[in-house]
Amino acid sequence: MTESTGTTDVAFSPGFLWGAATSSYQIEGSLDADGRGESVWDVFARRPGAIEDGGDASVACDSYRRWPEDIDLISRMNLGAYRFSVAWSRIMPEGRGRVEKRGLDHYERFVDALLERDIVPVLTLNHWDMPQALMADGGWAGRSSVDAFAEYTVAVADRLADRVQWWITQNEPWIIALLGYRLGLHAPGIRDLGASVAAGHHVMLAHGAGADVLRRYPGVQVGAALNLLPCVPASDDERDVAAAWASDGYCNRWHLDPLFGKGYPADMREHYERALGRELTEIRSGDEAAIAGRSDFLAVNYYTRRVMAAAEPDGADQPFPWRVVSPREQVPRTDEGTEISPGTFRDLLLRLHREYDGVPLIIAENGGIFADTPMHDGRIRDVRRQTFLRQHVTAMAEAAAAGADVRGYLHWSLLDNFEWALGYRPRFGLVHVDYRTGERTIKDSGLLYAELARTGRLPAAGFLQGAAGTAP
Ligand code: GBH
Repeated sequence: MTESTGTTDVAFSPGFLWGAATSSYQIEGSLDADGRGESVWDVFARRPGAIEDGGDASVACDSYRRWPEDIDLISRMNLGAYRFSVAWSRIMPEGRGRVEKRGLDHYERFVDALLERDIVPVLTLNHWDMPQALMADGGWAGRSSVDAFAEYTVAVADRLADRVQWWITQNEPWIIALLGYRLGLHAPGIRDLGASVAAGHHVMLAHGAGADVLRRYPGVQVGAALNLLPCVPASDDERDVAAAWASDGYCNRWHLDPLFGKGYPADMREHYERALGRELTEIRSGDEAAIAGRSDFLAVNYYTRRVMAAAEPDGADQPFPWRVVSPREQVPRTDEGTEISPGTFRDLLLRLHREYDGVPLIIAENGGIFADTPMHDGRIRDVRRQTFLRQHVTAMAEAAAAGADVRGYLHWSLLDNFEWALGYRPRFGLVHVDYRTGERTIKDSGLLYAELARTGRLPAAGFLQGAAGTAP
């Protein structure tokens, strides 16, 4: 692993976007308000055992009602940008066709309030909460999902593209395909490799179709958000090196290459065809051309790396000939066991810069790997998130100094929120949420981040000593 040197002075230009991110289903609650239709997550969350602790998102952070408080927090933390998502089923309760005006009114009020405070909105169209009605045609596994998404994009863009510049079509196509359609751990809870390949491809096609809509509006910048997971070999053994490269095809290149005009990588196509015992007929001629060349920027969600070795000959790791192993050396980890690897973050940004023609990058998520630190005397001294922030911002500065075109950093997350299948246990916010009362408290990491956002530099160590635990 390459360590961050920690010597680069972190100093970003005034135009750099410092912000935080959330998604609709994770924070909004009010699932029946204003004519909202059901989403796949409403249905999935009702399955016994689907959500740890049996929680659901019916209240979450109550942000559908408490959004003015959220905007106050963003503003008190000096953040210049906010990434949020629009709930598709609030705009098109039946998935397509009829547009629910009250849903659009809500997001318009919200965006106008952000703009009034000089907060740049970064709008995600699909952060996983697809309308349940579209499951009649297979959800993302059905090709008609692509047209449905284009219709939805038209509805939102007609209302908001005159005032929202930054648009993210899709959040993490790989996670949708893997957890939603292959492992069944996320909505819609399907376990089928073939459906997963189809779903992933249709999400990518939907990016292209959505971008075609959005690019008709002047000044709009369009990207997709990929959760990139660098895969490093467990040893110099050529089989491990090959395994790491192959699994990079699965996690990373499968999405990066078609977005930036290289088409789906042939090696991964072969792995899928071998595993399925058939050709990938869902990828039709002309599809790759409909995905390519439609990204003004790349939204990067970075969490961690993984270490890869060749699969055992008869291993349980099928369908693919690689497996995840523990790194040989001692590595820093969260309590939950996720490796903390800022050096990998810098290397990833430089790789993207090099291999994808200097594409402009926005870090759209980073941070959601720590669980909880308790409140004490009204303060949340989440030291590890502060360390994480310092290390990753430094790594990003190193990548920028070496040429990567990084335009913004959006921390995951603004608020503690509904962490999908893990329920409310992991608390990934810069701001603590009391789920009984809805009360919000800025954590120490939020105070640190506020100072960074205000000055464009990492504050000196110890700057929080004596802080009152109130907002700056
Ligand atoms: C991001 O996904 C998401 O975009 C965001 O919504 C989420 O809150 C954030 O990560 C933090 O996790 O035990 O089956 O639930 C990144 C990929 C996928 C990593 C889900 C954690 C947990 C698997 N994440 N995964 S499961």
